[in-house]
Amino acid sequence: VNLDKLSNELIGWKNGLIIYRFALEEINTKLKILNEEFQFIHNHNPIEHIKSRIKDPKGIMLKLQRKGLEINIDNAKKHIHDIAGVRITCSFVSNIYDIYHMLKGQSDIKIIKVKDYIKNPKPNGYKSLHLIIKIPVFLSNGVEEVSVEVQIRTIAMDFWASLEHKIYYKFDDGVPEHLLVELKEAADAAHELDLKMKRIKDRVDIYQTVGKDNPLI
Ligand code: 0O2
Repeated sequence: VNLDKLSNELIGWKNGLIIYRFALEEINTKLKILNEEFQFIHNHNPIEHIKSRIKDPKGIMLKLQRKGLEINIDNAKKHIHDIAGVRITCSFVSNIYDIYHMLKGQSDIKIIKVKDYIKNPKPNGYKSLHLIIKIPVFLSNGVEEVSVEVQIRTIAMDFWASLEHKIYYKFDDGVPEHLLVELKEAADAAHELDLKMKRIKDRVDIYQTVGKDNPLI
């Protein structure tokens, strides 16, 4: 093993990935401001919580390999768009699109790709709104546009996706059919829960605007 070469490569990866940490800081600040401003205007927070992560180098290398690309930091930066990831969990489905439109309205953010797994859920029942955005990061020697994957979902969608993700990795040769059926049923139940919460919220909104004597409440 050529240790000098390996060491240089590791330094290259470390230096190359640091920009994604800055990008996450930028997007987290933007989301915090939007959430607080929304609270101020509409009297509720659209965001329940935010989690962000940098994909670990092994995950990046595996993805490059899957795409048939040579494993190096330049290819990673060019072809892997989810090195930096933010997951936003919202109270209601409408909040997901509120956040999407608020991000879309920011002049320094470019929306590169939208995958709406809420309007078009995956066959297993997975729902979320996925965005690939580019956000500028200002460095001492210039500005770099950095890709970030943003996943936006409700608490119910997040509950389902977190458990499904764990179950998926427990089976090396695929999740048994009867469990897939039950997972799909659980996804439908999560969907029902979102609809029910929306109906309750609509009635609370009526209460707040016209008072509790309204027959719709
Ligand atoms: P991790 O560990 O969450 O990072 P593309 O980028 O377009 O080539 P890709 O990467 O499949 O294709 O993109 P897509 O469909 O937008 O999904 C990427 C991420 O969405 C996944 O990341 C998961 O986080 C989430 N996701 C997608 N489908 C499912 C699903 O069926 N169940 C759950 N629980 N999560 C899902 P990673 O890299 O797979 O994993």
